[in-house]
Amino acid sequence: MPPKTQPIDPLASENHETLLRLHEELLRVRHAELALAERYKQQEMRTPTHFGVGQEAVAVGVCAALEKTDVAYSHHRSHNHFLAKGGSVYRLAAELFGRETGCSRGRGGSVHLTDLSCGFVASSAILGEAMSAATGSALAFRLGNEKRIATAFFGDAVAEEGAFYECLSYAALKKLPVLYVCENNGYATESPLSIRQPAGADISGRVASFGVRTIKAEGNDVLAVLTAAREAVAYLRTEGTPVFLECATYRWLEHVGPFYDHELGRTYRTEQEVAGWQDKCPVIKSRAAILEAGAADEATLDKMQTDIQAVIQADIEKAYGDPWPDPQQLFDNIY
Ligand SMILES: Cc1ncc(C[n+]2csc(CCOP(=O)(O)OP(=O)(O)O)c2C)c(N)n1
Repeated sequence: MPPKTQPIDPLASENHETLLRLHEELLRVRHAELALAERYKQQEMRTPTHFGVGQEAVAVGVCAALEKTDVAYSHHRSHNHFLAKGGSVYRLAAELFGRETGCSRGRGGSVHLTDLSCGFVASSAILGEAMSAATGSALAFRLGNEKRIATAFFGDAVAEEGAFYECLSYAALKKLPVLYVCENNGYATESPLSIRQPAGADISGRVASFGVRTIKAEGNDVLAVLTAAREAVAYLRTEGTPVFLECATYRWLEHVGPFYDHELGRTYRTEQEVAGWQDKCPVIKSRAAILEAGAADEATLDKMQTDIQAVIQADIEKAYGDPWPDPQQLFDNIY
């Protein structure tokens, strides 16, 4: 068993570079999602889109602990994971616009992203599929004696799917190097956990009963997620058996689409509840940690943000100007 990973001390100067790198990545993911959500309102992206604003620290913290050769799968809310694993904003935007230059050549849309060059294999809107596919990849790594890890990102509703339990049981039995990352945002579409699972239900507790190692992390704290993910990865590389990482976090926007729920008059959760979680914003938290540590000053962080926003806008406009797929190829690769 590897030694327990020490929490990252933000005040220690040797960690300042890590703090800044993580913050940069959080900003890239956050502002890509915000810019895409804004552009989505013009109704030129004809793909159902589940934005991950508010949940960025999970994707960024976990992917920072992985190697490029490790693979990742995700669910319907996959942009954060695609970007954090190394996917480009330009190819994501082109995919949402349905352009030939999109990461899935404009055929997949928001819920079918892929970029093998950075190890992001696939996303799928079918709940439980990311877990199943990652378990399969981990089996291939085990059989091929490859020291790689397969990661699956998914939400708390997957714990209500049969595939969830089949994967845990199989991965534990076969000792597979798979990292399951549950983003527990408390909701499945508009249903809170309290009406979906018995009172006091503990997802990680159930997972542990399969003999799978579980770790919980504060999902809006990128340093806490990175610490937990490093611990999981160290365990996976030495023991080679599955780890389940549960991160509490919160989605800011509606389940699918670019608006806040209150803008649409939806009442399944209150504006105050959303605002309470916005106070725990992962980007603000990361910025505060950097300032407190003296790793950078306000002006440097402001410039970092405006530079990133400018690159994102340029990427989105470039993607918009790209060509559509050739209609002659409409039925290619369909079987
Ligand atoms: C097998 C299956 N059942 C139902 C659905 C419909 N569905 C789409 S998203 C969703 C809720 C997902 O919630 P969660 O997994 O917690 O992720 P979140 O949307 O909160 O990020 C449901 C029920 C589906 N896509 N697949």
